[in-house]
Amino acid sequence: MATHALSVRKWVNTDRYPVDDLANPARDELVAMCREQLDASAICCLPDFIRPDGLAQMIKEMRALEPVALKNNLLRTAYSWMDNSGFPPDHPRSAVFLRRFSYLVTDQIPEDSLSRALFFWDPLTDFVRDALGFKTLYRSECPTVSIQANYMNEGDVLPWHFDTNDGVVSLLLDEADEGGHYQMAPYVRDEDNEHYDRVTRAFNEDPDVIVEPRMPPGTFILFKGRRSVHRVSPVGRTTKPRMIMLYSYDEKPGMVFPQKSQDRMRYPDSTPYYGHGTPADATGFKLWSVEKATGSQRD
Ligand SMILES: O=C(O)CCC(=O)C(=O)O
Ligand SMILES: [Fe+2]
Repeated sequence: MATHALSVRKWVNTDRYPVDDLANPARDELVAMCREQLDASAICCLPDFIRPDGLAQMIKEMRALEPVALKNNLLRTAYSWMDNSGFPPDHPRSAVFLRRFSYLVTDQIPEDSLSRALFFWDPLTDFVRDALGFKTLYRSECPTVSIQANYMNEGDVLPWHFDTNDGVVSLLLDEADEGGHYQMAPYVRDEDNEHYDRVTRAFNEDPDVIVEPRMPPGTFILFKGRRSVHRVSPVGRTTKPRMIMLYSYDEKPGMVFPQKSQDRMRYPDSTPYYGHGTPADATGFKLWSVEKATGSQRD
């Protein structure tokens, strides 16, 4: 890692994004722009964040590791942190979705990879802190989830969900030929109101509620996922996987994810996951089906 740590800077497009130049007013402007975008739309996309040669190297590194990726293939609710038992079958809290993709956990990502070196580049951590508007921010020290690489091939989907924190940022490395689009309903849920009606509309793929931000490969993405339900739509036919790096931070140092979450990642099985604290014998969960409104229903 040491060799890469020194050279990370040259792979980052610091001409466009002077993240490490604290004396440069352009950095302040960039931070202000990120905060405005996050406040307005819950997401901020920085295209061309990585220079083309750096991106090519990251793609090569991660493609080489795809054969050892772990696989997720299970049903899951969107509300992973809650007890979701006892809701009517058509309620969003009872909705389960197929979650299917492959991934690497942190300690599978090589010490000397550029994807790891970027995460450990201090100026990036400081920039993420400022852009997300935190007073303090530290890289997660989780051996399993602090850095994750996701691969999505034909038929894979990362279904509707909320994140449990606002400290996840990502770097899109490559996209699929068809599908695999990031879709979200910005700030659909308030701190004090779940707005299940709006969540239902998102689950039904209502275009009035969902946005699909433009993010070409090489885009660095800051996102408020705790209040914005989001997914990666099913991947269609493709000659290459959609690949993304996910980096986790926290306001407090030394953050590791709960052991149970880590175990679920390291030893994936197909048992449905209904949510933290949901009794094992809970029933009533239902695979969500999208009833597309026909023209006549709409009239
Ligand atoms: O792959 C993506 O673009 C998003 C991943 C995501 O939402 C998550 O891991 O929570
Ligand atoms: Fe997410």
